[in-house]
Amino acid sequence: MGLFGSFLSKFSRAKASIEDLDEFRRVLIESDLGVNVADQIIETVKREKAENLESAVTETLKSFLSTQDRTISISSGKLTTILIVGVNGTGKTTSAAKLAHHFKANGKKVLLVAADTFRAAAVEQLLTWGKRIGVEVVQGAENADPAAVCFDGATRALKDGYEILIIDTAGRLHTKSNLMDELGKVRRVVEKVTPIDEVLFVLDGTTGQNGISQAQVFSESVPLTGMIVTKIDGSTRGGVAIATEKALAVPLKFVGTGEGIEDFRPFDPESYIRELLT
Ligand SMILES: Nc1nc2c(ncn2[C@@H]2O[C@H](COP(=O)(O)OP(=O)(O)OP(=O)(O)O)[C@@H](O)[C@H]2O)c(=O)[nH]1
Ligand SMILES: [Mg+2]
Repeated sequence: MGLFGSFLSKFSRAKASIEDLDEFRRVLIESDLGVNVADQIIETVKREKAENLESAVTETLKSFLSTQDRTISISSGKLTTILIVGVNGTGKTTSAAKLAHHFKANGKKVLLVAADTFRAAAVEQLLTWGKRIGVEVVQGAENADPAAVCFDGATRALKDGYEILIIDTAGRLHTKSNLMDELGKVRRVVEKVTPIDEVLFVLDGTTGQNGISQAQVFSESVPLTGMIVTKIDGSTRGGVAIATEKALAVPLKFVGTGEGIEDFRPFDPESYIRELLT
């Protein structure tokens, strides 16, 4: 049993002491849930009768989560375009490949775009994934304008009757305004060809509270429609996912649970909370 579970089972047997609550609060904050979420959980523990505790805490956590649709809406006969964004190294390229694989397994015709044109290795990485999963990858010349590569990708997707277009962008620090402007440009250029249906922000589940400010700044350049939280494997619980969803009201849509192509699933609030609480 994890720390959450042991605290909760202790508190459901006997009233929590002030010391216990302080300790529990510390554990909650260390799980990257943030002070705000932690304090509301502590209030729940103080308020509720011991026997209701687990369900009350579950309800409190649920109340932080978005009620928006978590699926990616796909209309048949129409191209669905997905832009993948986030800071460096969060798992964008891997998630783009996982997502492509997910749709391909559902019988969709998928096209990937390698819009991280600054690093040859980044393009190679997506090409390798593309080969492995049997999905075409559009690439540009080295150091080409990312927006131009996206334009080509979108044009080709429409022309060749693809159903899903997934654009993998370069990692960028949210504090660098020129890079954030570039993302705005990518969006405008793609939208000259086809509407962008989803902008998915990839959040590294091990990041901590900084993830919230990253997502906030990104959402100012491109309106986010969803999040993918990665690296929720091993001991990481990714409490920051709940904190970020609460702060931005952007629904978590997928969870990355490892480096493999299958280590990916739709975000299910019930099981996520259950895992968080064990
Ligand atoms: N354990 C684990 N590792 C992951 C997961 N997703 C991605 N990774 C690893 O994280 C590292 C970075 O992944 P990338 O997909 O290259 O990340 P990126 O966001 O595209 O990186 P940049 O393009 O450099 O910004 C790689 O070693 C991946 O294998 C995950 O869900 N779990
Ligand atoms: Mg990448």
